[in-house]
Amino acid sequence: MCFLNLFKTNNVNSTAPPTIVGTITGAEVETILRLKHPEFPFIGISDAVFDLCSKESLKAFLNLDETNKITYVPEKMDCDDFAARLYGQVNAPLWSACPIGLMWTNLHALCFTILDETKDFYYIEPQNDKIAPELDNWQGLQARFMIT
Ligand SMILES: [Ca+2]
Ligand SMILES: [Ca+2]
Repeated sequence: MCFLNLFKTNNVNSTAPPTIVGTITGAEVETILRLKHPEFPFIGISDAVFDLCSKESLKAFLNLDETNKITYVPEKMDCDDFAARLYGQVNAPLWSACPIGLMWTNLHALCFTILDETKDFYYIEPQNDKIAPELDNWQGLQARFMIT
């Protein structure tokens, strides 16, 4: 057995792969984000084309990923850290072509995505794996920046 594997935790190769159902251009992603958040946040689009994955496969990924199981510690391991961790987990082989992003609102940091052939926008809450089309009140309202 390779020692390197002994010390790997949450190995990306053990996660559920995405079910790719189509593609979406970076320009389309930007249009969807600006429609969702027209308050002119900074929007960073990293790629010209992304793969669209299914909502069901993202749920399977989140079920295996352990970001939400990390203990919350004010300032030291709080919303920005959970969001950055999940953003890092998906920006790895298998999932890196899917438009899953990182965003800050006026109150909170979380992730978002565009899913399925229907190109539906969803927020992903890194602390509880919830995938929802709207923000909860405690998650804030206005986006300050969004990057994918
Ligand atoms: Ca999880
Ligand atoms: Ca922090």
